[in-house]
Amino acid sequence: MSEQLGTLEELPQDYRDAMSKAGVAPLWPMMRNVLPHDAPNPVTRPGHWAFKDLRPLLIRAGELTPVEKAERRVLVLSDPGRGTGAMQATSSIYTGMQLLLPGETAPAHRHTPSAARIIVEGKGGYTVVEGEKLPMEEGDLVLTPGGEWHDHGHDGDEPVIWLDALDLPLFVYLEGSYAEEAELQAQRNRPDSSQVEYLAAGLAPSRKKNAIKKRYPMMRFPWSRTEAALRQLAKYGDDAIAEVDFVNPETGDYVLPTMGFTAMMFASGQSETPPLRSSSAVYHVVKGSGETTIDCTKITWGPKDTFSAHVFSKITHKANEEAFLVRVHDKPLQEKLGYYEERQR
Ligand code: GTQ
Repeated sequence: MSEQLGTLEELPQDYRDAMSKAGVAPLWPMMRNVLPHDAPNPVTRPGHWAFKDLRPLLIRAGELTPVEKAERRVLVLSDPGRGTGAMQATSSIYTGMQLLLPGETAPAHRHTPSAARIIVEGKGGYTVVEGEKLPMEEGDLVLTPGGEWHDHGHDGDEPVIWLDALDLPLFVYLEGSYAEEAELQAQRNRPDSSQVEYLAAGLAPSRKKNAIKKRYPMMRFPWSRTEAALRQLAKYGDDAIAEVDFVNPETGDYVLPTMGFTAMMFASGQSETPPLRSSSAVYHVVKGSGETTIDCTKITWGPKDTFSAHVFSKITHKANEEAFLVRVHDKPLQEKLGYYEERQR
């Protein structure tokens, strides 16, 4: 196994010129860039976006830019490894903090990437997905799967803020990202399916022969249930932190094709050192505070903060008080591609 491969410089200039003219390049000088030994070489660096810094900027965006001129009033969380303006927090995950003011609406559109929202602040906001009105309460996970029409509205009287997570970078990379626009949707006059068809875990509407199965049967996961589930697991589980995956209630699969969502609960003072994972992740703090070390970067996080971790990073979390986080990750994508991996430390 050769460590040192041949360089471009050691090739004669006339040969290099002839290759350029023919539209080809030698692989060997570039080989290790794309196939490094043993583990990937990520560009992504750990990011930390404190809510106390983002909130005033968002509120100011509300004064400076009417929603009509923004379509979506969002501040994008840029990966420090790629620099400000990067439309991604990790290689595959885009995250942005969105503001909607009382009475505002964000028009309907549908796009190829899938999105999910974690509600950060405020009451009265909602998203309509294919006619289903999904109320947004703090900590709720609300899905807007790829290809489904969605618009946002706000019936309350304080600003509503949520974190968007999209698999947009993948679709941009694939040259598959685009959107269609439309008018606001008519809303069906009934509660969302988390309040009707999937009110309780383990129960689903009776399966009828030849019934058309919805690919995304449940698009809102109320935080109150997530927190209750975590608390029971923490109480009766082992010493590890309590974690629950958000799953499709009909199939048990991940809720979206490429992005996974895992809620985590730490008791006060509890720490966790997960295995090195091939997945990248963005963590959103629903409640609580603590510290996370990602390779050599120490992040001190508080309520509503967001931070990110690159692939195969060495992570240690420690909560200073009881804490709840939601981890957005690309494990579903990597499992579909057949390379998801965990390495013990
Ligand atoms: O709310 O539909 O942060 O389409 C980026 C793209 C939010 C949205 C984003 C979007 C949306």
